[in-house]
Amino acid sequence: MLPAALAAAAVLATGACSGDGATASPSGTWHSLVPLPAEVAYRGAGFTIGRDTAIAAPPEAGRAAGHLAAAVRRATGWAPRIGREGEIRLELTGERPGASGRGESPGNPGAAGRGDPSADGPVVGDPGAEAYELTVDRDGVRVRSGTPVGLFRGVQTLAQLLPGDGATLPGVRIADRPRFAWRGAMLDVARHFFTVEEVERYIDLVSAYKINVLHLHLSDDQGWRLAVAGRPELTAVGGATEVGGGPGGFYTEQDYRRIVAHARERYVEIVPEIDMPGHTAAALAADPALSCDGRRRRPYTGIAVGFSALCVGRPAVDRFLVDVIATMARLTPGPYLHIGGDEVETLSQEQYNDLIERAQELVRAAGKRMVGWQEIGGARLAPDSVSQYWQTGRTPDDVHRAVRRGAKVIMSPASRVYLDMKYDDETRLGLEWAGLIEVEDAYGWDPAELVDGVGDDRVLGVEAPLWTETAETMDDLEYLAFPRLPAVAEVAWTPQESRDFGDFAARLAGHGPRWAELGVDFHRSPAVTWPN
Ligand code: TNX
Repeated sequence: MLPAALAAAAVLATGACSGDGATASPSGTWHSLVPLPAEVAYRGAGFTIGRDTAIAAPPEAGRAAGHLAAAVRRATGWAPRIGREGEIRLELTGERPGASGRGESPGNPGAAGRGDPSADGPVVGDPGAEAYELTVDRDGVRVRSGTPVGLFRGVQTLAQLLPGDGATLPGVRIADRPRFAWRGAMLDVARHFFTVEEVERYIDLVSAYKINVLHLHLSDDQGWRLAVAGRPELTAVGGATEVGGGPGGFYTEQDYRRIVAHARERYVEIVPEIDMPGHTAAALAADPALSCDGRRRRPYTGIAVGFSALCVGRPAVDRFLVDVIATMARLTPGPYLHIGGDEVETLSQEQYNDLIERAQELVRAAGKRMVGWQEIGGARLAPDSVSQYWQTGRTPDDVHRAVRRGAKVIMSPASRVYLDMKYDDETRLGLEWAGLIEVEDAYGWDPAELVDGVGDDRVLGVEAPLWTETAETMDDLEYLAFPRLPAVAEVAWTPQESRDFGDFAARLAGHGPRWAELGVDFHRSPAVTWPN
C-alpha cells in the first residue's frame, strides 16, 4: 500500500510516469478522480477535444449534456455543440438497472414514486441506477448508462478527467457504480443563516464529488428558516436572529424552490429538516402556544442544546405539526422529510414517542418517508422510515430497534464525519466534543462495520453534517468541508476493497489547485502533499 502511495505522490511532484495503472495515466499526466470509480484502467491514446468537437446526446440526457458542455468550455474555451452527432457520445442503453439487494429499490410506490423531481427516476434509489461506463480512446469519448442520472454521474467523472490547462483526455476505460444510494451532505442554516446563493455554491462544490443529497437543517433553537403559509410569526420572530445575535434570515417558498431547482440540475435531492420536539426555542419564541407554560420567550442566541421542547399533546402543537409537515411536503419534490428528533431532555419517553409517531403518520399521509436522528428508534417506526446514526460511542440500542422494525440507517458518526469538528488543536473554528478530525480520520472507516448487526444491506448510505455554531461565512463552510467532504464522498461511493488512504491522498492533492482556482479556502491537511 505505502509504496504505491509514495509512487503516486512522486508522479504528482515530478510529472514523471510511474506506469502504474489505476491512478496515473501512461503519459504521466495526473488524473485525480475522487471518488475513485469501481473499475478504472488507463490505456492507449487519449482524445483531444477540438474547436469542432460536438456532444451527441438523447433528449433525456439534457442535464448531463449541458453540464458536460459547460465543463468543456471552462477547460478549453470552446463551447461544444449538443446534437445527434458528435465525438463525445452519451448513450442510454435502455437496460433497466437490476435489483442490487442494497439501498432502496424503486419499490415503495406510495412514497418514492410520487412527486419525484426527475421524470427519469429517483435520485436516491437503487445504486445500480447510477451505474455508467466511460471510455476514452483516440476516436472519441463514450458514456453509457441505463438511466439519465447514470449518464450524469459519468459526465461528472469525465469533467474530472479534463485537464485544467488543455484539451487532451487520457485513454481510459471506467466501469462504475456507487456503493451506497444515499451520499449526503447536511448544512445547518439555523445556527447561522446562509443565503440562497451560498447554499447553491455549497451544492456546486459538494455535488462534484457525486454527493446526491443535501439535507438542509432548517430550524433549531437559534432560528426558523422556512416560511410556513399562515404562520408568519415563525419566520418574522423565529428567523430574526442567529447564534451570536446577528440578523438571521429565512427562505421564502420561492427561495426554497430555487434551491430545489438548482440541486435538481445536478441530480441532488433536497431533504428538508424541521427539528422537533426539541431544538425548538425559535418556534417557542414565535408562538408561545407551542409551550406548556405559554410564556413569551426571547429569541435564543447561545449554543446550548437539549433544553427546549414542544408541549406534546396540546392541540396547538398538533396543528403546528400538520402545517409544518404539509409545507415541507408541498415544497419538496423528493421522497424524504427529516423531522429531527435529537437531544430532547425535558420530555418523558412516552411523550417523545407520541410526537414522533404523530409526525411519522403525517409524513406518510403526505406520501413521503420520514428520516430522523437515531433517537427516533425509541418510537414505533414504520419500515420505510430512516434512522440517522450520529452518536459514536453510545450503545446504539435505538439504531438496533429501528432496524428490527425494518428501517434503514444513514451513517453520520460524529467522530468521523462531523465537519464542524476542528481538524487539530490549532483550527481557528469548530467544536471538539466528538474529537479532532483530520482527513485520514474522515476517510478511514467502513459504514458497514460501524454498528454491530447493521451491515451493507441495512445501510442506506452516509452523510456528513456541517453544523454552524462556529461557522459564519461561506469561507468558514469551505474551510471545514474541504478536504473532509470529498473523503466522506469516497467512503460512500467507492467499494471498500478499493479504498486506501495513501492512494486517496495522492488523488486528493490534485484537487487543491482546482479549489484555489474556485476561491475555496481549504485546509491543507498535513497527510497530503499539496502541489504549490
Ligand atoms: C449535536 S448531532 C447536535 C447538533 C449540534 C452538534 C454540534 C445532533 C443530532 N445534534 O444540534 O449542532 O452536535 O456538533
